[in-house]
Amino acid sequence: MKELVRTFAAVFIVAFALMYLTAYLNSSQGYSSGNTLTIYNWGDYIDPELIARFEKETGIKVIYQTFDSNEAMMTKIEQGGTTFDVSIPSEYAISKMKEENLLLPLDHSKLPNLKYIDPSFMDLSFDPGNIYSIPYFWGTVGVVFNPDLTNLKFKSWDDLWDESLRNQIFLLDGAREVIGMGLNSLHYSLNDTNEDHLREATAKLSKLTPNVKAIVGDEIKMLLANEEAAVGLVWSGDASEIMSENEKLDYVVPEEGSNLWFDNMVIPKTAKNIEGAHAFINFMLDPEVAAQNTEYVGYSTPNAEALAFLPEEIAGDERFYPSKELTEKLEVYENLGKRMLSHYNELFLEFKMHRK
Ligand code: N2P
Repeated sequence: MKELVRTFAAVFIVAFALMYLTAYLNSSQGYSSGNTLTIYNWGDYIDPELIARFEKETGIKVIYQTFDSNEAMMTKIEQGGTTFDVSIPSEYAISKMKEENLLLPLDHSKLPNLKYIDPSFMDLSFDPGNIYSIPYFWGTVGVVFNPDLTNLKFKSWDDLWDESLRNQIFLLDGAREVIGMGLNSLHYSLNDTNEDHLREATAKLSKLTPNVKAIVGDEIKMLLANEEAAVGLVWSGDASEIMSENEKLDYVVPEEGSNLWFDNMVIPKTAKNIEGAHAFINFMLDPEVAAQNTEYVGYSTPNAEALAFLPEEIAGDERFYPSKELTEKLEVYENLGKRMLSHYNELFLEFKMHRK
């Protein structure tokens, strides 16, 4: 009998532990329940203190997860099985997610702070009327370089191919960015879908291989600030972050043209806490919150009122708040359609494999 009780107790304990483990795994895989909010954002893309402040002010518990590319984020949301309440894709990804019915329309009456966004960031072609998306950060793609380690000035993308840069370049790990840079260096559009042009661009990129030290994620900032290589292909906000760590470095957008991007907050279709998602989006639109986030993350804010809270050396820096004249020369990634986007991904993967 004692044996039976012991067995029963053991089974009970194991069952209870399993139940607890499942609940824990669910919550850490993005399932929201009760008063929780699951946020799915790029890595290094928010001041953690703001998450704590939002939790304190609203009583909502935030579950926070990160991704490192639009492609990885979309795959996870498309696959389902997760319940993200807020995510922050870039424009072409928003257009694709809209097409695939992965986003919920927003209730603007719950976003009174939307009035602080500079109108030039509203109503853009990837989401007319901002029905599904609200501006978060924006920027460019360019070259960060260390004048102590190279004499090149990177007015042209072609400088990256210079022989003096053997094993001296870190590239950010993004298919659109790297293939786009290859296309731009040939004076083609970074939205080009012509197969001959794409082949020409990838052939040119494979000649860059000897100069590429590594293709890396968010650690690119630390590596460049620590002078592990002379040059990096980076997003503008990462450049600003690197330059605040190491003042010797500089950032330039080459003359042939580059990318102008917009990352916007959205509510994915599978969201559970729609009320909380609106509260979070509205919180991030508050000018003081947006300014604090901008100072912490290093990216450029679309919040006109937030600029007033930022020191002049940030808000007045033309490298990160470029003139209209420059931004008009830049291109925004278009949603090239499912097939062409996977083709870009495959080409990038081939480039990465060829490197090793
Ligand atoms: C932040 C990444 C910014 C993404 N780590 C640019 N779209």
